[in-house]
Amino acid sequence: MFCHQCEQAAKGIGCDVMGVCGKKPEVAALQDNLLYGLKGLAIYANEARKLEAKDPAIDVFMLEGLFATVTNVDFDPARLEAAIRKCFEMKEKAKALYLKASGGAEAEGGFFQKLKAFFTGDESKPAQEVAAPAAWVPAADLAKQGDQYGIMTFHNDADIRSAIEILVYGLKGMAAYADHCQILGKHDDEVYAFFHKALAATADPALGLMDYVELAMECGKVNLKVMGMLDSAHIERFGSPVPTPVQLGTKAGKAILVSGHDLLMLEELLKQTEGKGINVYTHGEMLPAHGYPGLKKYAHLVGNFGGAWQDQAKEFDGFPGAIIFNTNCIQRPAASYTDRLFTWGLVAWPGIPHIDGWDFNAVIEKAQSLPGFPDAPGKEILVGFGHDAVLGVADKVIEAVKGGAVKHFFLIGGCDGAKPGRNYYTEFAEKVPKDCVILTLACGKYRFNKLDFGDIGGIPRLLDVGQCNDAYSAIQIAVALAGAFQCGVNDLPLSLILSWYEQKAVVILLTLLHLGIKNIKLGPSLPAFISPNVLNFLVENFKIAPISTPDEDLKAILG
Ligand code: SF4
Ligand code: SF3
Repeated sequence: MFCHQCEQAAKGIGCDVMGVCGKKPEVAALQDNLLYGLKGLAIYANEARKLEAKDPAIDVFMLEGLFATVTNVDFDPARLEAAIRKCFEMKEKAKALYLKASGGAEAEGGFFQKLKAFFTGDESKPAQEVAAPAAWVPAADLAKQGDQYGIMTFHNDADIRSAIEILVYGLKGMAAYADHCQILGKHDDEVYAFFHKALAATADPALGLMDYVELAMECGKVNLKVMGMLDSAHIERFGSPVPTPVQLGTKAGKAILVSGHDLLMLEELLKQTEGKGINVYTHGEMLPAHGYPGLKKYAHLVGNFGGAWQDQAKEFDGFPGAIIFNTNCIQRPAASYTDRLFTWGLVAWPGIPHIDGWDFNAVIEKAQSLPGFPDAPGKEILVGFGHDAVLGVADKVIEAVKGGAVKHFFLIGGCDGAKPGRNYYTEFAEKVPKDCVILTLACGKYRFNKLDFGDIGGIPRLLDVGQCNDAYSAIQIAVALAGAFQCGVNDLPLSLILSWYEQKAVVILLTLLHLGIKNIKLGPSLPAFISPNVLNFLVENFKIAPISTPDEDLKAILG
C-alpha cells in the first residue's frame, strides 16, 4: 500500500505498511480499486452526458464511492468489495447509456478509438490502454487487483501527479458535502457533470500540469456551489442556527451519543427516541446541531460529550450508552466500547453493526440495556453563530470595528488531529489580543472552544460558525464584512489560520483559493502530496504559508 492523502501520512511521506488511521493494506488496495473503477465510470458518464444522457443512480453512486475512500470513513473490506461490484454495474449502465445516446452506431471499439483521439491523439498506443479505466472489469481478487492502481501509478511526473492528487482529494471532499446534499434531497446537474468530467480527466494522459491546476480551481468553484446548496438545505429543513448554550455535563437517563456530520440522521434518531427516557448527546462535528431550531426543539437533545474525533478511543469508554457514527471520523474502536458501537451511512468498521436505512431500533434497544448517566451538570459553551446570526448583529460588529473596539478577526479552524504540533491552535487562540474576535468552525475548534474568551461590548470573542460543512457560512460572513467596509476580503482585518487533516479540508482550501483569498496560514504540516514546484505555485500566487509559532505568526499579522 501507499497512501498520503491525509495529514497523518507516516513520517510525513506516506503510509506504506499500515495506515496511521488504521487502514490495512487490503482496505487501501480495495479503495484504490474502487477509485480506479470510478474513473472508468466517470469516463462513460462524461461521454454520455455530452449526448444529454444521464442517470440519477450513477450521479449518486459517484458521490458515495468517492466519500467511502475519504480518510476515517470505510474500513470494512466487505462493504468496499460490494461497492466495487456496484461500481462495475454502474459503469456498465453508463456505457449502455452512452451507446444508446450515440444511436448505437458506435460499437465499443469505436468508443475507445474516439477516446483515444480525445485523450491523446497518439496513434501508437492501443486504444484500450489509453482509456484503461473505462475497460476495467473487477477481478476475482479485488484487493490484489487494487494493488496495481495505487496513487503512484497516477502519473510519472511528480508535479502532474501532485496536481492530479489535489484534484482527486478535492473531489473526494466535495463528494462528502454533495452526499449530505443528496441525502437532504438536493441535487445539481452542473455539480454531477463536474464530478464526471474532472475524474475522467485524471485518466487523460494528454493533459498537463496547468490543465489539472485549472481543474482543481474549478473544483473549488463547484464546491462553493455545493456548500451553498448544503447551507440552504440545512436552513430549509432545520431553520437558521441561533446562538445556543450547550451543556457539557450529563443528565440522568439512558444515553445515545451521535458522532459525525449528518444532521438528518440526528433528527430521525431524535424522533425515534422521543418519550423513551433516552437522552441524546452530540460528539465531535455534531456539536453545532444544538444551534438549529428544528433540532434544539427536542428536549432530549441534552448536550455534548467529549472532544474531537482523535480522542474517541479514550473518551468513549466513559459513555454508558449506545454510540453511533454517521460520517467520519471513526477510529479503530477500543475493546471497552465495541459492544455498544454502531455505524450508519458510508462510515463502517469491520465487525461493528451497521444500520442500513433509517430504523434505529437496534441502537435504542442497546441504549436501554445500558446504565446511562446520573445528573451531573457541567459548563456551558455557546454555538450557533451561522451567517444569519452573525450578520443579524452586523451593525454592532461594524460599529465596533470602526470605533476601534475590535481590531482584528481571526478565523481559526479546520480539522483536528492527533499530532502534538496542533497545540499551536490552542496557544494561538489564547494569545489572540483581547480586542480581537475569533471565528471558528469544524472539529479543530475543540483545541480551544471550552476556554473563556469573554466578549467585546456584548459581542462574544469566540463565535462558533459550525461544522466544516458550514465553511460557506464563514465565507458569507467575510464577503458581507468586505461589502460593509467596501473592500475586498483580502483587505479586511481578517486572518485565516487553518488546520487540515482529511480531504474535506482540501476542497475547502480549493474554494478559498478560487475566491482569491490570500495569506492563509496552514498547518500543522503541509500535505505530503504537494510537490515542491506545486507548493511554489501556491506560495507565489496565493501567499499561502505554513504556520510557525503563535508568537511569530501573531506578530507578522498584527505588526
Ligand atoms: Fe495514512 Fe492518512 Fe492514508 Fe490513513 S488516510 S493510510 S493515515 S495517509
Ligand atoms: Fe473533523 Fe474528521 Fe476534518 Fe469536519 S471530523 S473536520 S477531521
